[in-house]
Amino acid sequence: MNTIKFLFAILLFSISCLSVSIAQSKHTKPVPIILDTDIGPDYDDVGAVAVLHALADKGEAKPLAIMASNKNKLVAPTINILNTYFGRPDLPIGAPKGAGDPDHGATQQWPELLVSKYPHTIRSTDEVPDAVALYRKILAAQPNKSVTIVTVGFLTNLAKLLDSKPDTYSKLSGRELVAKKVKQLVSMAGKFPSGREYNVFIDSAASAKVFLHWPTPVLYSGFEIGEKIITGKQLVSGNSIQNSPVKDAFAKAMSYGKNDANGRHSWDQTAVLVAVRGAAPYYDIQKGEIILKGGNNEWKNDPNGKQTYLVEKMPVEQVRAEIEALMMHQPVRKE
Ligand SMILES: [Ca+2]
Repeated sequence: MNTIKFLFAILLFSISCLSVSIAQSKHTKPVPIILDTDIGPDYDDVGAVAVLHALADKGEAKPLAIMASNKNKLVAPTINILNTYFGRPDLPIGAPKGAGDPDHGATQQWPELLVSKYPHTIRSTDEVPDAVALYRKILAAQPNKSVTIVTVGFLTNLAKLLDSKPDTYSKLSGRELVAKKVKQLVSMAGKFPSGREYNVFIDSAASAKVFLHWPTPVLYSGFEIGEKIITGKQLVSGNSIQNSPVKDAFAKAMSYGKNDANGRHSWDQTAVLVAVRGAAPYYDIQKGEIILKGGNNEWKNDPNGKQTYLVEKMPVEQVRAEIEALMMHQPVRKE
């Protein structure tokens, strides 16, 4: 090889390295996320919060806040415990403040176990700010079309956000602010193509408002997706993980009764996973729009629809293993 050919080969090699590194940096740019959870009545939310922190530690997600859609007094302390455990004790938390807003505790009393055992600075959900005000404050400060909101509980806060009026944070209405700042809404809600699902029917008026009027693309992880993915058995087995509120919540809840002896359905973790990594590695999608009838949902296929639901593609066991590994992620030291 003469010198010119050699230099040309080096140049080509450098260009290809550069394009790979640009592609990688594009791929690994952390996704700004607000997670909205009813954490308590079910404990897959604990898994979802763990998955979010794991993906943040891997540089894939940038959590902006965690909102509670449930005003039960142990909800904000539970979120604060998990954030503290994962080294993000100051991650903002908001909660609904309406007299009629959902208030649901955990039958298996795992939140009571966590608050008795783990450090936290928030003693009651009453202490945290109104979720709608916090949403407005955070969204107003973010770049346009940048924020992904993931909801794995009731649509209570998001309905109020759409209805919110201009304030000190933004002169836009709630709907205008969402349209300007939010990239997409990912929602564990509904059953597809039709059915009746808890997150939709508990606050069905809020669900209808959000799903019929939300101004950005919406991606649903339906009941049927997480139902098949059973996680928690590996997390609670063995001694490699010690003093973990994630492990303790799962161990306590799984030992209650016999239904969950092998783990729990992973409804909420699937929503966080696809919100950060996209649906494509794991699922196909069906485009269209949701139709709500009371607390039930139906679906209308439409190739031009801006709403989509997940359709199984990757073998369930493979998705399960990825989610379980993320739930077993151990905190890393923060700078
Ligand atoms: Ca939930």
